[in-house]
This record gives sequence, structure tokens and C-alpha cells, in this order.
Amino acid sequence: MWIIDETDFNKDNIINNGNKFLIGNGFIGYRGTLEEFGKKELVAVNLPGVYDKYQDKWKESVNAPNPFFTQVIYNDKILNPLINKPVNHYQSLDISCGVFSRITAFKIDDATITLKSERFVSLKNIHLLSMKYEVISDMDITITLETGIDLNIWDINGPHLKEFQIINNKDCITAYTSTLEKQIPIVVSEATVFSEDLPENFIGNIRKINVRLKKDQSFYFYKYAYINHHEEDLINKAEKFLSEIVPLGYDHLFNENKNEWQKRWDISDVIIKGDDYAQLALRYSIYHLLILSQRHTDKVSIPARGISGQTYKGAVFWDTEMFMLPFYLNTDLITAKNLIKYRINTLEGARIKAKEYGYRGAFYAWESQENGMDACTHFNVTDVLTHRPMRTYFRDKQIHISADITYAIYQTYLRTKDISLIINGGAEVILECARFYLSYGYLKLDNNRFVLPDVTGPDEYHERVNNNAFTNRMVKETFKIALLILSLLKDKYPDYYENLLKSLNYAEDYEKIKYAYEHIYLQEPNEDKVIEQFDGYFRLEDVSIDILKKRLLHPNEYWGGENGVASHTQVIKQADVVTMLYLFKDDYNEEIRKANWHYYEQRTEHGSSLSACMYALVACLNNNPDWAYPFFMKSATIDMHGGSKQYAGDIYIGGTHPASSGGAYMTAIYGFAGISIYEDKIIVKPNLPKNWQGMTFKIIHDDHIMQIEINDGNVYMRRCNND
Ligand code: IFM
Repeated sequence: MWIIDETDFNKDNIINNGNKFLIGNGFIGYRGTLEEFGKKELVAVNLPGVYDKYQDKWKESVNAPNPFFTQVIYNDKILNPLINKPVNHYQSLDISCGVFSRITAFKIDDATITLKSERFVSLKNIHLLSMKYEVISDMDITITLETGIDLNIWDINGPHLKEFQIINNKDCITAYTSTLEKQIPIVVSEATVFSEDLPENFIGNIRKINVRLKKDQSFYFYKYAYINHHEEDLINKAEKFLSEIVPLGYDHLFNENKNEWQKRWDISDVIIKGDDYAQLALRYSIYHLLILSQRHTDKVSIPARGISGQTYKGAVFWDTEMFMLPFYLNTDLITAKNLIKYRINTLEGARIKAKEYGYRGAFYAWESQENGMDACTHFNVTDVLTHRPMRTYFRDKQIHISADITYAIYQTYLRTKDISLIINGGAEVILECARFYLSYGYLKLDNNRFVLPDVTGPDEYHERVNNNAFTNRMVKETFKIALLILSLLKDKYPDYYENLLKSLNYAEDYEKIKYAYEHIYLQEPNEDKVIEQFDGYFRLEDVSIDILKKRLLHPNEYWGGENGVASHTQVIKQADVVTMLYLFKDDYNEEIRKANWHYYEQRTEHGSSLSACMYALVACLNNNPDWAYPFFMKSATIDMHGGSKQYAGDIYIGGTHPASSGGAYMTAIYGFAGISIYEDKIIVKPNLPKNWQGMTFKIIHDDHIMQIEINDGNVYMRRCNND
């Protein structure tokens, strides 16, 4: 249960397969396309954290040239399934070690020629990609093989790169460039070692060789590529890197990568007994989280579409902290801390944004790019009917983002007990976020309530509402965390505490936070135990999703915004109150959780991939694992099936959905296994779906790796050796 595959070639699956068969290592994302494909097939070597803005288009992450480009030509015919129908095709992804393979046979004239390749982006060495490529024919023929770096890059809002400087020497081809806006240097370099020594002809960035294939004897080559950016002297670095890597050989590098994967799986795997398909889907979700781990940097976080391309501008949303971080907190504390440090490092951007809107403190970017600048535009959706940009308020009003980050920092501190996170910026972020809410909300004098007007909660179809239940609860938590941190610092780090209060001029705010924490308005459940999503929500038209669909004038219409079909009804985009019920499970009893689950589920379109897992998690809390199961499977299989929308008008919006993968993981661990983690203990209350006989997994707790096994209703926990 480690193989994702496709046994046929279907051109309609090309785009989705780019996501489904994605390989990567957090530094590089390489889409699951075939070597002979180009920009039309959305080949991409995505570089998260490298951003560029071209003219007045949206700033987005940058795609690098493709060092694996290879095509075979026989009798003037290109072996490309889009040009010549293959007689058979098989492609697969081995998620145990992040290896993509394909085998495609073509019947060209009287010869059957088979192409085989295998590639990986190394988890061991973040700059390295490697490929083995093989050609076999059933008769003696001469083919032409072209391989090198394809500079023709697929961009959504590009181009982003200056003209390339190509350096060819006998050992490698190097393409060096820099981004247009900020001149960030980028290098892609490749070395190719053929199974026979043949004369090579270079046409710029591509080499061409003629190969006499002997019947049934394979001709092959190994390719080693180096990708880097943001550093000086990259051309020399590339050449030096390849001169050291090539002698090690493909098998050695392959095994190094495999061993690294084994280590990561050893702590991350979740074994399910009794449900093979769920097993594969869950592992596939974990695979996506593993290829996104940011162990090498705290300057880059995980974009909402991962490393699958430029969708959503390659920007980082709350998805990372609320849906992905829990996985890293259980399995990879280096990544978990780096994700937090990214937010600490981008505090300045959040301060600038708060000021821009006339607030104090830190208002984090809804779509965060480098330095925490907000990539979210005021017109983030284009109306399909008028083709006009629509004013949206994600950027201005989705204020829960600062609370989500505060929550994540505190959770990370609780789990790692790493006070350095707090005293090296974490406390400042928390206090600045709390201060932002002080300046955003106000105290209603007639009832002495601290309220938050004019916000957008997770349900993006209802913009600019008052007192969104989720937001208010998260802001209360922010105040609580700020108070806890202040008292911790006062007790244990008095000098630091004094300096911080002084440098932030926080004494008055401290008092106000105490007051706001006590007086913030939280919605009470109504007589049916349902919590109103925001002031006035219950007064909106109560209409079914099916009826709403009939009102659409165009299938791709946006349901939210000023005139969206859902905006004036109770139909919501994604889990909102239900997300709050999960996060604050101890605040609400089962009766309330059940009433809200039922009420909101019927009214939720699940138009965001962040939605299903929250319904799954709360269904588990409600002791209904079998209700949770379809939502869990929906989250876990989203990128296996690729059912999500790929295009909105002309804009590609597909890609992978790592928050959904994270949500599937959370459902398995916190839902089905029923784990609750406290400072001094782990409580396990399993709630397995009926066809699951058991689960086994590991989590890091209190500096130890704990293995938890649930088997036929019994729970076993043991401490593993940390090595
Ligand atoms: O962060 C989400 C948001 O909640 C819904 N729209 C898409 C974003 C990115 O996944």
C-alpha cells in the first residue's frame, strides 16, 4: 500500500497527474509530468519562497526551468503520447521513497520502442534531483535523443525570469538567471552520464545524440541536477556540487534518499488494520506533508497549494498553522519550529498591514509571501459573467489569521517546551496580535461587551459580518495566551519581561487585555443548542444547497461576495462554528456538538478543502466515527482523485491540497484514535470506524517518541528509543 499508479495514458488526466504524482522536498516541487512534456502540459519545477511580480500581475512563486527534459525521436517521429499514441503506458509514484516512474511503449513504423524513467527529488540533499532514463527497442534502430534543460517555463502570472545565461561544458549544462523584480539569482544545472560514450551536439541548453539501439539492449543515462537560489556565486556552486555528486552514482544517491524517507516514515506512518484503501489514502496524505517539510529554513513556510505550482500565488494561509502544523508537532519538531519562526520572522509585515488599516499591533497577511507581505488583493475573484474583478474582503476582514498564528505558537511552545521560541520573538508576536484585536474590536458601553464588528470568518461566503463565533472565540484565546505568556515571563524571565513591556510600551495594553478577555462576547447556543455563526445569521434565508445550485447562472460562479448566491442565505462555504467546536472541544458538551454538526452540515457546501476534516473530527468527538469516515476519506483522497476544480475562467486553480492532507491526518489521530495530548499525559479514547480493527502510530511527546497501538479495542502505549 505504497504505490499510486495509472495503467493507461489519458490526456485528460495530464494536469491532474501533475499534482497526483508530484515529488519534492520542501525546497523544490517537481510536478508529475512526463519528460517529453513542456509548459502546455504544466510541467513545473516550483520554488517555494522565491516570489516575483511581473508588471501589474499578481506576485507569485517562481517556477524554474526543467532539467529533466528529454525526448526521443525515431524516423522523425517524436515519442510523445500526445503526438503518437502509445501501445501501453504505466506510471507510478512510490510514496515510501518519493520516486516517480513511468514506462511507455510506442509502435513507430516497424519498431516497438519502450521508454522507462525513474526520478526523485532528494530528501537527503535539498538541492539534488536525479533521474534514470532508459530506451529499449525490439529491433536494431537509430534514434535521436535530446536531453537538457527546458527553459520554456509555465507561469500563471509570469514571465518571472530574465534571459538565461547558458554555460555548457563537457560535464554539465547550467542555466543561470535572476527574477525580474528583485533580481533573486537562480541556477539550474544538470550533468548527464550516458551508458555509452557518444558524440554530443549541444544546441544551447539541449544536447542531441544519435544512438544505435541494439535489439532488446537498453541504452540509458543518469541525470543529476542541482537547483539553488538566493545565494551568490551560484554557477560555481552548481559545477562544484555536480562534480562531487556525479562520482557517487545514481544508486548511491537513490539509496541515500530512500534511507532518509525510511527515517521520516518510521516516525510518521499511521498503520490502519482492516481498511487497505483508507491506509493508502492516509499514507498518501502523509506523503504530501513529508514532501513539504521545511527542515532547512525558517524563512519559508508551506503554501496552501504546497509545491505543486503557482496557484494561490504560492502564498501561505492559515492552512499551515491550523491544518498542517499538528502533523509536524507530532512527528517533526524541526519543521514545526521553523513554521513558527517564519511567522516570527514576518512580524514586521504584519505590523505594516495593521498600520495600513489604521490598527495597532500585528495583523498578519491573509496570503503571506516573503517578509509577510500580503499577496491577497482587494479584487481576488473575477466574476465569470461580467469578467470584472470583484471586491473581496479576505485581506481586510479575515482577522482570525492573527489569532490562528497566536494559537499555533502557543501550541508549539506547549508541545516543545522550547522557551527560546517565546523569548526570541514568539512573545512579541503574541502580544502584538492581542494588541491588534484590542484596537480592532470595541467595548459596547450599553452592555459592557467587547465585540468584533465587520469581520469574515472561515466561511468566506459571508463577508463583513459582526461577531463571527469562531473569530470571537479565537480572539478570546489570543487574549488568554497573551496573559499566560506575560505571567510566565514575569515569573521565570523577569528581566526579559520588563524589557519587553517597556520596548512595546505595553503596560496599559496589559490591563486592557485582562478586561477584554473577561468581557469579550461569545455567542451562547439557542434553545435548539445551535450557536449562531454571526449576528443575524439565523435571519438569513434558509434554503437548501440544491435549490441554491439551481439559481446559478454559470457553473463557475462565485457563491460569495456582494451578490453571490450564498451570501444572503444560510448556506456556508466551509466549517466555521464546527471548526470552533473542534478546537475548543472541552468548552462544549456532546449535545451542543451534535446539534451544531447537524444544523451546519446540511448548510455547508464544502467549497473549501479545509471543510470536510472538521466535520470528520467533530463527528468523532460525537462518537459517530462512521459519519466521520466519508469526510475523512474525502480529505484523504482529494489529490488522489483530483476531483477539485482545476480552472476558474482562464486561471488555473488546481494543485495539491496539503491542508486537506493535514486534516486527514488529524482525523486519524485526534478523531479515530481519539488522542488528547496534555503536558504530562496522552489520553487515548479510540473511536474507530466499524471496518477498522486497529491503528498503530508514533507521536513525539515530552521529548520522547511514543508508539500507540490500538488493537481490537485495547490500547498499548510504549516509549521508543530516541535515535
Ligand atoms: O485558507 C483557505 C480558505 O479558508 C478557503 N479558501 C482557500 C484558502 C486556501 O486554502
